Order: sequence, then C-alpha cells, then structure tokens
Amino acid sequence: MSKAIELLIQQKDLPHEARDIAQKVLDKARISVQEAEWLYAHGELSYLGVLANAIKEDKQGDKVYFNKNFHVEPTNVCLYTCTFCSYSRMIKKRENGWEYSLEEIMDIIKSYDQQDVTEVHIVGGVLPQYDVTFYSELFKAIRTHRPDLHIKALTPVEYHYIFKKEKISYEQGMKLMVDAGLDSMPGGGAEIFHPEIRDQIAGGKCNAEQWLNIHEILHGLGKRSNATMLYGHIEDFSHRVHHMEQLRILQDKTGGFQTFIPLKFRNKDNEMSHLAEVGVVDDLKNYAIGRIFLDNFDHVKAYWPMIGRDTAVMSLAFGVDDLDGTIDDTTKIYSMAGSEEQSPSLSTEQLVKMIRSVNRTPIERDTLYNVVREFEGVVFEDDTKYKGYTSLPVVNN
Ligand code: V47
Ligand code: SF4
Repeated sequence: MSKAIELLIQQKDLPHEARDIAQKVLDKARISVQEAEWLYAHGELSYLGVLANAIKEDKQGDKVYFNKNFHVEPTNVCLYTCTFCSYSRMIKKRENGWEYSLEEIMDIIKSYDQQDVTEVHIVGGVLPQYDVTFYSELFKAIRTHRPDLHIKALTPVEYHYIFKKEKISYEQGMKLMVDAGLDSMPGGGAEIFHPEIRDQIAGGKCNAEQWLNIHEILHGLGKRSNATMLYGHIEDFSHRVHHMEQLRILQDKTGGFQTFIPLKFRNKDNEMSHLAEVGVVDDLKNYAIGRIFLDNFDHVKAYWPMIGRDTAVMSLAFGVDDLDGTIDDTTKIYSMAGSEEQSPSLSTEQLVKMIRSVNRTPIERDTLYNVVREFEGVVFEDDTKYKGYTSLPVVNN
C-alpha cells in the first residue's frame, strides 16, 4: 500500500506492537480495540501520520473535499443539560435565546436563494414546540421552495424526543421525516457512547443504543448519515475506542455512514469550562487513530471552526480528507481585516488555497460526495492578496 509503511516496518527500534499494527495496515487488515488503545497510549505522532496518510491516500488519493452549505439553528435554547454545551445554560436566561417560527426559518433559507450552496444543515436545541408536525412542515416547505437543496437535519437527540412525545416508533417517525423531505442526518449528539461518561455529560438525552438505532433505521430507508465523537474532556482513551468500535460495528451492518467527524471539546461558556482543552498533537493523533481504526468509513472530516485553520490544514496529513465549516464567498472581509481563527467563515478561494498549500487536490462536493466543482488550473485573480496558505518555496539543503 505504501512505501512509507514498508520503510517504517524496517526500523530496528520500532516496538513490536507498532510493527504488527503497521503490517496490518499494509495488509489492509483491521486493527483490534486493544491495538487502538495501544496507539493512543504509545503511538508516536509521526508514526501515526504515516499510517493514517497511507490509508487516506489509498481511499481518496490526494483529494480533499469540501461542501458549500449553511447552518440553520431553529433555537439556541435547550431543555437538556449537556455539561459541554453552552445552549443548556440558555434555558435559565431565555431572554438571550431565540426560538424561530417556521416562517422565520424559511426567511433564513430564502436569504440563501442567490447563493450556490448545495445543503442546509439544521440543528439546534430541543424544545417542546419543535415537534413531529413542525419539522414535517419545515422539511416540506424547504423542499417546495428549493427542491435541489439537500436537507441534512437534526440528530437522534431531537428524533428520539419528538417521536417519544408523539408516541410513535422510531421506524414510523423516520419514515415520516424522510417522506417530508429529510435527505440525510448529521453526526451530532453522539458525544461519547460509554455510559460511564455519557451519563455525566449528556444531560439525560438519548443513550448510545438509541442514537445508533435511529441511524440504523435511517440507513435502512436508503439514506446516509455522519458520526461524530466529542473528545478531550473527561473521557479516557478506552472510551474513545469503545465509541469508535460501536460505529465500526454498525457500519459493518449498514454501510450508511459517510464520514467520521472527531469534535474537539472547547471549554468556553459551559459547565466544563474548568477543564483544559487538549493540544494540537492530541488532535492530530486522534484524527490519525480514527482513520486507522475505522477502516469501513470512506471519509474523515475536520470541522475547522472547532480546531482552527492551522490544525485543520495539518490534519490533512493525518488521515483527514474533508474540511467543513462555513464557506461564504460574501464574507471575505473578515479575513481581509486580519482576523484569524475567530473568522466565522472562509471563502472558497481561501479553502482551496489551504488545501493546495499541502499539495492536495481540492474538490467541491455535494452532501453525498458527488463532485460539484474541480479546481484544476483555476488561478484566483487576487491570489497574492491573502496571507497564509500559499506553499513555501522548496529549499534544497
Ligand atoms: O453533538 C457541543 C458538539 C455537536 C461543544 O455531520 C461541542 O456534517 C466541542 O455534530 N466543544 C454538533 N464540541 C455539531 C455536529 C456537526 C458539526 C459539523 C458537521 C457535522 C456533520 C456535524 O457539537 C454536538 C456536540 O458533540 N459540541 N458543544 C463544545 N463545547
Ligand atoms: Fe446542547 Fe444538544 Fe445537549 Fe441540547 S442536547 S444541551 S443543544 S448538546
């Protein structure tokens, strides 16, 4: 599979566990839970990078995908109390929150009418007025207004709540949602599946079994979904591996997951603000181990607003083949003003330059990874105007 892995295996001082795992990757064999735990505990960053990058190249070549979408959050208030989430605080001081009506949400959708976005990602807090009827009507209204827009909406957290309230089964509920226009489901709400951790952080919302079950039902209806993992808080490495194992098992069964999205815990404005955030080395190791362990996932995605742009670019050498975050060609002004990680969006040009800076090939995709646009030979007019993300000249020494 990779010359780099063959060279790695020949290193004399490589621990035997590292050699065995590298050999498995070379043979395209699956690594075990114990081996994944070993990688977290002992895997060197450069070693993990070689393995993860070889797998990524084998699956996707040098392609790096991105998708032009926009997010709609019907509300930022939530009746659950996840300790990592700033939304759960809002219910106590509702005056700072919003609770959009269907018409208000449609106004947001319509504000993107002139933009070449392919997907709307709908996710927010859980509140009683957002029920089966509300979401069915919303999906139908979006479908009617803009039939080509892919609706990627809600998570098992919302679906579990609304179906229970409606006293219908998950099967009945998901069928209703798909009939109303739901195209796919984002990966949120997964957090950490292991009850030792989930019970402490996830505020009474759907458990792991229910989360997995709703994805399985959606896959059974011929639709795709994503899977996230919230890492870097109170979990240990065994919880991360357990989480990924549940995903790998379900993916063997359905093949319905498209991409794995590790989400780094950020500690601002939530009940776990006292916890330090993990550093960039942990982020990169985590991407790499996810890529190595989840041999049945086609894609690993970095959500750049959570890790920053620089880490996102580096992640492309650690198994990541997909970048996500707001891409808005109307808000270049933020980067031009010199703002860095807090910029709310990147332009297509910036993203393409980020991907090219590490000699990867940018591909704009739709939600289902069909190619929307390739950039071969595309030179942006103002190519020199933005700082960062141009390749450095090669120095031979
Ligand atoms: O489930 C909440 C996470 C998720 C914090 O499927 C936090 O394409 C870090 O799932 N620090 C929602 N993470 C976002 C999500 C997502 C994002 C981008 C793309 C896709 C996709 C899905 O955000 C939640 C939770 O795990 N989250 N609070 C926090 N403080
Ligand atoms: Fe936040 Fe979602 Fe938990 Fe609600 S269910 S508190 S929105 S993470």
